[in-house]
Amino acid sequence: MKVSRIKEGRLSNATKSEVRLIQMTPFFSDKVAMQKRMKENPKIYEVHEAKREGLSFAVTTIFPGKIGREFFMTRGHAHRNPDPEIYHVLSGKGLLLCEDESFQHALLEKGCVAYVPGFVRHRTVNVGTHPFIFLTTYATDAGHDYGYVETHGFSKIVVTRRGGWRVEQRVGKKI
Ligand code: M6P
Ligand code: ZN
Repeated sequence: MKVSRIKEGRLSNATKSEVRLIQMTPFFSDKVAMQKRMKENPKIYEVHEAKREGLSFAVTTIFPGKIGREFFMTRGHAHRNPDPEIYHVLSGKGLLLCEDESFQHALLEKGCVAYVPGFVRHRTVNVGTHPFIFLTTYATDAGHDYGYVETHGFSKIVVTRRGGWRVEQRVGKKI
């Protein structure tokens, strides 16, 4: 048995990785707004991941912020195998986007548990003013595939609107 602790988005006995704007250039839609922020290169999110005998779990913290009108978010990916992924929100407020032939989104807050089926592309977005922190559990060999999202994006983006958020159709060609 091995016990890990979660404190302020940090998971003990885990490997930390952080993703900054420079690593997200294919993912945000407003290229001009992105260029303006590139010097500052803000940290968009960080992940603390632990692998345990075929099952992985990770605590992700998406920081509050926007690039242009678009909220900070994860890159988004699909898994190469049919296993699902479970999301459990620890704090903050965000959206989970899921897309295959159709697009779905759900607002997640502290205490929410969400299920993402295998093969479905998924992304999380912080629509709040505090860090959005959640625990995910997935097969270690899930096979994170970023290819499709990198070239095609999601069909919708999450933007600020009158102090709140709105899911809107992404306009124009991705690249
Ligand atoms: C969740 C899990 C992780 C993933 C992270 C960031 O915690 O799905 O496996 O790495 O979110 O998402 P992404 O890798 O798509 O940027
Ligand atoms: Zn996943």
